[in-house]
Amino acid sequence: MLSDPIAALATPPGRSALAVIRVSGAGALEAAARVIEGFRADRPREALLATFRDAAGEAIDRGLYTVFPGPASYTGEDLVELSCHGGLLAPARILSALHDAGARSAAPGEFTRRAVLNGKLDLVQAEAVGDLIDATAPAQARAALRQLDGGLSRRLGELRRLLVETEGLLAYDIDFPGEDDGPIPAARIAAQLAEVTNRVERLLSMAPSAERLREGALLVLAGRPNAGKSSLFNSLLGADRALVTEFPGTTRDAVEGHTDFLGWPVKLADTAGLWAAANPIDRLGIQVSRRYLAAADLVLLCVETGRAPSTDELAILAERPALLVRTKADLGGGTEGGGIAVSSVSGQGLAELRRAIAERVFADRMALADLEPALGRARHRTALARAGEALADAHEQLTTSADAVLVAHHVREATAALDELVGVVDVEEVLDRVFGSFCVGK
Ligand SMILES: Nc1nc2c(ncn2[C@@H]2O[C@H](COP(=O)(O)OP(=O)(O)OP(=O)(O)O)[C@@H](O)[C@H]2O)c(=O)[nH]1
Ligand SMILES: [Mg+2]
Repeated sequence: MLSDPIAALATPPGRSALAVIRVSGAGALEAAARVIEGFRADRPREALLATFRDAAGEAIDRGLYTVFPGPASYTGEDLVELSCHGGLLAPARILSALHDAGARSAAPGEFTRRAVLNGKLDLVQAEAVGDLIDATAPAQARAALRQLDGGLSRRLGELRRLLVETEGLLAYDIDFPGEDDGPIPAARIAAQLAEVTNRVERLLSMAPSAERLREGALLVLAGRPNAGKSSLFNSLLGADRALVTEFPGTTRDAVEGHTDFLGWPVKLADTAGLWAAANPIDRLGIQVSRRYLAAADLVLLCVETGRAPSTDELAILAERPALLVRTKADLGGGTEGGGIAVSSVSGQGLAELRRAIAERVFADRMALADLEPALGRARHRTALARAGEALADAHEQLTTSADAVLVAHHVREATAALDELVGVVDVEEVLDRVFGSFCVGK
């Protein structure tokens, strides 16, 4: 395992009051000692004031440094954090002094990767570090923090324990088939398999809303031309992002915007109005609208007040996850056919609409009060689905052949899928995928 000293900026580059630089690895203390005047490794976890100097001995900056001797550090290795003045020059010069002193530049996510390899974090916790950094809505940050705390890891650990226990029962059956007590009753193994399968299915059933939480729910504004979609899009975002005119067919390309409703992350997409267009450009826009409709977590079907929804519009409401929104409520038209009445002019109904959307899209997350750990990534879902399939195979073997060796084989497959998920097995390829998207100082 590589543990050569690495160094990187842990804060964003650019103009700032402070910047933090990390050095980690075997030899990190020596490298730091060459840059930090009067370096002391004997006062760990204490912020000490010092002058930082380059290889020629010229003073670069004066700042604080903290020594975290391994294994009680973020990476599990010897680690030093230097906090210096921000801006472009001082941090860059300190980094280059550290390079001269023997520390190479860290690759993206390399600090966290080492934390995983040294058993400080498991893989799903490491991903939570990334999620916490990328969170834009409070609910996302809460979920990431819970995952970092180990909520999901514990849940997966319990599953794994049950699987290993089942394997144990099967092994007993294989090793001592002729025991006086007789083999372990198949019913007991079947019950245990059913229990694990239940838990896997429960976690899988919550995956879509967890992924929605991580990525933001896709809300697609759809409806006839001039229904007020773009106006509503702008009002919900609180910014004039899409063009609004009194001419039908204003929007052609879909426009996306991110925001959160009551702390829950959403991606809004404004689309071209749906109608039987003759113009080829309009028709292309409508094709885009249809693709968005198909991908939406929730369609916000905009129908003006004072006009009852048409058959086509009723069909969208029936066939898709959709919410009926009655636009232009300030004009005083009725809301025959129901829906939430809103006005982009007066602001009427917008708060109610935001709440209704958040409750509809994140209902199960809210019901759990965020307490359930979430499988927020496609990687989690595929690994767990594989465990589920292996368990189904194990069950099938048990009921058809009752051959303990074959059943045990499938149970082990399920365990292996969980191991890959939390990173128990050192699968370099999985690590590359997970850490490829990290920032350099993490
Ligand atoms: N009185 C009133 N007028 C509105 C409201 N929302 C939109 N309008 C008007 O309705 C017209 C169409 O609005 P848009 O938001 O462009 O409608 P759209 O659905 O995006 O239209 P297309 O992009 O052409 O499909 C504009 O003249 C808006 O000023 C509203 O809440 N109240
Ligand atoms: Mg529009």
